Amino acid sequence: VEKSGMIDTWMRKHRLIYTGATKHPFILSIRDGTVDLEAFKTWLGQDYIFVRAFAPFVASVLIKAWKESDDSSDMEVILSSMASLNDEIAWFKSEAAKWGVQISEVVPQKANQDYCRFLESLMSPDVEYTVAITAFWAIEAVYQASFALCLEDGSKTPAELRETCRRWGNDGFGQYCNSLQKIANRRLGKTPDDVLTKAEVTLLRVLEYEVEFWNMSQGAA
Ligand code: HMH
Repeated sequence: VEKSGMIDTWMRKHRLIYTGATKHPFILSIRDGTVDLEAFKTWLGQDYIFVRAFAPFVASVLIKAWKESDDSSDMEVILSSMASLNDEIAWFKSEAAKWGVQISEVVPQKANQDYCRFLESLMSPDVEYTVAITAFWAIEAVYQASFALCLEDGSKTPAELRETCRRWGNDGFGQYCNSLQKIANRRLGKTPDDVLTKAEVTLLRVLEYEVEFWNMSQGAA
């Protein structure tokens, strides 16, 4: 079995769930301009909580890269991500203020709690770097693909949501996702079969959690 392009192989194999995560009705409603702004505000408040849990997860990946990686440049990619998260948390706060969302009073919904708990389980030192970096790539790639869709020619994304879409849909973020994908592919190409299976299962769980996360905003309408 050719293992070097494992991510691409898995994307083909799991196309349906990947599409479910990247072309969710909530995202499609942003793209066609019919988005319910209450749903958007729900997403905003919930994602702020998620990103606060995501930062320590990324820190745990940094530790694994430092300990386990065979390529020292991995660390720079992960570090740059941590730096962006600092900016992102500030952005969430100012964006929430703009929309009148009391960020300190947002209560995490069940899907968010479950996803954050899953992230926490991946922070364990028992989880291999290869598994963690695969999850990391998938988490970022879903947002990149989703929000890039809202910026495509012909999309009717409301002007007040375009900045949000550009955060994750811009080319720089796309290149950063490609860097993560390259790292994941390199690692997956030289990993034993049992770790490979764990990485695939973890990837599928990320995609499922992402679908549930989008579902949350829709349920709030
Ligand atoms: C739920 N998935 C979720 N939130 C995010 N901010 C990202 C992925 C991308 O960082």
